[in-house]
Amino acid sequence: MKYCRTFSLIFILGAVCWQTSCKSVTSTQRPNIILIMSDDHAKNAISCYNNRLLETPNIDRLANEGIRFDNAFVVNALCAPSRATMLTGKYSHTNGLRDNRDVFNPEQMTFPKRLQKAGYYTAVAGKWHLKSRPQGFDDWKILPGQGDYYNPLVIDDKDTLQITGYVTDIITNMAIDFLEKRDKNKPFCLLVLHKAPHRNWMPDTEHLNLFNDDDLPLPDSFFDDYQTRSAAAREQDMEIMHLFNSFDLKLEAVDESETNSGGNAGFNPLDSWKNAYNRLTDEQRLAWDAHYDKIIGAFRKKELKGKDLARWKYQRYIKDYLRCVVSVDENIGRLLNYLDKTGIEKNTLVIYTSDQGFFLGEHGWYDKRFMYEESAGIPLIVRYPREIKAGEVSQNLVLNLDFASTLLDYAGVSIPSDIQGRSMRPIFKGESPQNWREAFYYHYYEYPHGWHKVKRHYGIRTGRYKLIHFYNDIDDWELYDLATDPREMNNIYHDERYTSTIEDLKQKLSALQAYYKDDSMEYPQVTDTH
Ligand code: SGN
Ligand code: CA
Repeated sequence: MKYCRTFSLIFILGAVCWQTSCKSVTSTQRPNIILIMSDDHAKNAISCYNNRLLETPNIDRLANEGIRFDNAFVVNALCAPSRATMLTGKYSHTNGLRDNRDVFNPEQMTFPKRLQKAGYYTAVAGKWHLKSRPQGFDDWKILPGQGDYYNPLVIDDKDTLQITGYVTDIITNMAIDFLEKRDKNKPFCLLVLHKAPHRNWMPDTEHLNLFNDDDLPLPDSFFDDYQTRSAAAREQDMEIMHLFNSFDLKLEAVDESETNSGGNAGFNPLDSWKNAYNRLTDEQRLAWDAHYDKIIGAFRKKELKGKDLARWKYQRYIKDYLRCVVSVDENIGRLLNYLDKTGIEKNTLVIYTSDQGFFLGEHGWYDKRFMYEESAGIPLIVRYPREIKAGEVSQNLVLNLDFASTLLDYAGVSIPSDIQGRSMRPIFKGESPQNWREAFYYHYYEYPHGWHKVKRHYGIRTGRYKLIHFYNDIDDWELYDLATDPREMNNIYHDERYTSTIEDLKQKLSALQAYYKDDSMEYPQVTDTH
């Protein structure tokens, strides 16, 4: 048994050992770096991954001119943990930020800090969500908490200001301003962290009329009955059917007494909706009402119930979500044009990604958190004309854990030995490292407090299988064969034909937990607020 474990660890982690012995980096010219990360942007809402719902020409342009990853994942599909992992190259239990209530310890190593020390100009614009103030940036402008879609507050090292306009445009403006005023003798590293398309999906007024005419297709698994799945899938609180009429669907006048809290005691959807709506300027409100008043009127007449009501809510939800995505895509286009115009496009490494995926009606859900494909999977597209061939597609298993090592590698900065991710640079260059990881480890914590009631779980995903253990107030396992069941509808954990597969996966899972020193299953509940 012991031998087996050691052997499988070498098999799945050979890559990591290789990494620690090969830290020297050949750097000829240090690239500029722009990392654009959206909030909750599912791969299924990007046309180069799936064009069933919309076109995203600017993100597709990046993919056409660079490399697209089809198997990129986060190791804990929640906002703040994802950001902490991205900055540190470490798992949640190692960097100390396990759920959205934890405060990021800003004293620890992050890749922007190391880049700044190595002579890079560093800046961040957008949603930060780590509670502590940013360190390691020459300039920063961030939204407080989740931030607002309209006329948001923006914090910098001196002040908090309200800026009129739509958040995705404003974040891009701030990013371009940073590039304009930077010291042009230095390479730069800029993080552009969009709020969109995070809940409550408020589109820019100029996009309200998109997708108006047609119903968008419903995912096959929309009316999932969770047969064969663990209690975790049945007992979550993130069904589209239960979206708030007010806050999510913008139908305030239809249900003024909405009290359901969406799994988060203390949240008042109607008050939150009023706060969001009252932020609009008179001009914004005119455009907004012209669009939504018609929808509210039509909804009242229909008196929908049951599955028809669920279908209607899906249309309301998905259309607003996609309208927010269109704005992200257009603003990416604006940033890419700026690079072209200033002649720095060839020497700038541009990454597009999201802090996690999102359910777009699959299993009847919105939100993320689960280790399932739609939520743990992220878009990852990278363009760097000096080194990456146009139009590449990679199937390698890569993680948000790898971002820090990769960017340090490109900057010619040494990678600290305690970092847990690995540089993706050889894959970007089109090499196929023999010893790249063949499985990855995942751990989600935010339960029972917080939103959506997704039970704690950890698991392993290989190229073919996914094994998940839901723990804390249950002890349930799920196994999926992704080759025959990519939508994860059929839990085969109890099927005897898979006994040896399960044994093998459990060994690999334990080996990964031991390697990453994860004994955080006892992570205590924290009590501060979101
Ligand atoms: C908010 C949302 C939740 C969402 C969390 C975490 N509710 O609290 O639906 O799961 O953020 O999202 S809302 O009604 O206030 O929008 S995360 O991306 O920041 O982790
Ligand atoms: Ca998020």
